[in-house]
Amino acid sequence: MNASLFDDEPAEMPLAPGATMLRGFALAHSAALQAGVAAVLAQAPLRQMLTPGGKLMAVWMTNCGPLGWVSDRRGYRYQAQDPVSGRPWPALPAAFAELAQQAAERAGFPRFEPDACLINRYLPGTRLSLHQDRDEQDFSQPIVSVSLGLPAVFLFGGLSRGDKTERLDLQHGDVLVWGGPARLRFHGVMPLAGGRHEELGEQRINLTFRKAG
Ligand code: MD3
Ligand code: FE
Repeated sequence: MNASLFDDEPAEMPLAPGATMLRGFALAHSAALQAGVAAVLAQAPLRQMLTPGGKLMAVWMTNCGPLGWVSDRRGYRYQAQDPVSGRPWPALPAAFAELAQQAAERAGFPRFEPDACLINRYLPGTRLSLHQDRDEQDFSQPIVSVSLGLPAVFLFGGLSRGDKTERLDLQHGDVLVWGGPARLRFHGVMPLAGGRHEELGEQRINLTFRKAG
């Protein structure tokens, strides 16, 4: 179904083959998403993980859903248990699963069923260096990302690390879907500028939904 003049849903914007921006798509669900984040953090607090090289990652992370992404000296992987508590990750809040599925469908990926949601927190100055997401089993499945709080400048490159990068402003409520030929593009986040978001304060939260297993 295409957007019409009478829809109140925002239109989808193609960014590149396989990549779609859904500007403001999460705004209508902002309160439910923030409540979901708070519920997850109460069970599985944000933490700085170690890179395989032994350095603390700048971004604070946790997970919900059947699988969670973890990094430590042994490498990057998905696992069912939170290494801090030894318990399963908290369940995906219903509002998360629904939003991710609807966004993927809007971008042309019906039947997306994420089994992992990584929650990233950026404080002013935090950056995420250029990388690919390749720890998942099936690269035909898209990735859906939801931005909340302070705005960020997102970098997206090509399929090789040295390819030219483009910049994209990400605002509170924006949703990105990366699939098909965009799925393995390099990407990162520029250092977060200071500021204060009226609902989330001095931080940016990103939710990344994946079918990992
Ligand atoms: C493009 N997170 O957690 S989300 C990550 O804002 C990650 O926290 C960033 O990259 C963040 O791995 C970016 C947007 C995103 C996510 C996955 C992608 C863009 C992508 C996979 C392929 C291409
Ligand atoms: Fe990534």
